[in-house]
Amino acid sequence: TAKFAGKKGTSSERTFIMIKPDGVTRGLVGDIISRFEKRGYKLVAIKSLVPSRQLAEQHYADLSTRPFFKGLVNYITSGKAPVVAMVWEGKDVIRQGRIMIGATNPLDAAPGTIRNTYSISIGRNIIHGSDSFDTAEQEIGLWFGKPGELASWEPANWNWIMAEN
Ligand code: IDP
Ligand code: MG
Repeated sequence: TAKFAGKKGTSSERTFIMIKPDGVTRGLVGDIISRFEKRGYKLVAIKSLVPSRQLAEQHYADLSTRPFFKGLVNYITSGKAPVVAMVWEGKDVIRQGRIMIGATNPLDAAPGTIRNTYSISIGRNIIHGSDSFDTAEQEIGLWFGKPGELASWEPANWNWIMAEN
């Protein structure tokens, strides 16, 4: 069991999802949260903030040599709108989150996905989701690493969502 991302492949698995400033300023927060809620996932942390340059650079550290890196960090940290950072929990949530979000380039994203539904530019694709268990562990630690930031709780409808028999 990882410290932040739960146990891979179980109902305790967790992922980091962030609505980027374009998604926030365009009023898409409610719909995006709704999609995860209605699917049956559990919200265990949420906050709205303008990330510091240092936080954004750490979050996207693996892309630091790419030509779009500076623009990406500027976009996330501009303060024209905050980001909404969240942790969602549930069965296969890391992989399912990526499927619900859709391809990085919205023009390649499958119909019905979040990026397909709401965006057409790779530089303004409105949402981030962890791409693996190890990334989820890192990202949740980075954004919600202080004690008490993640809630352990059981939704009233949990058994209805989870039953397999
Ligand atoms: P992901 O968000 O689907 O995981 P990554 O390859 O990890 O995609 O890239 C992180 C973010 O960097 C993308 O969501 C997008 O905002 C931005 N990005 C990726 N490639 C490009 C590009 O070619 N031009 C501009 N921005 C890009
Ligand atoms: Mg990525």
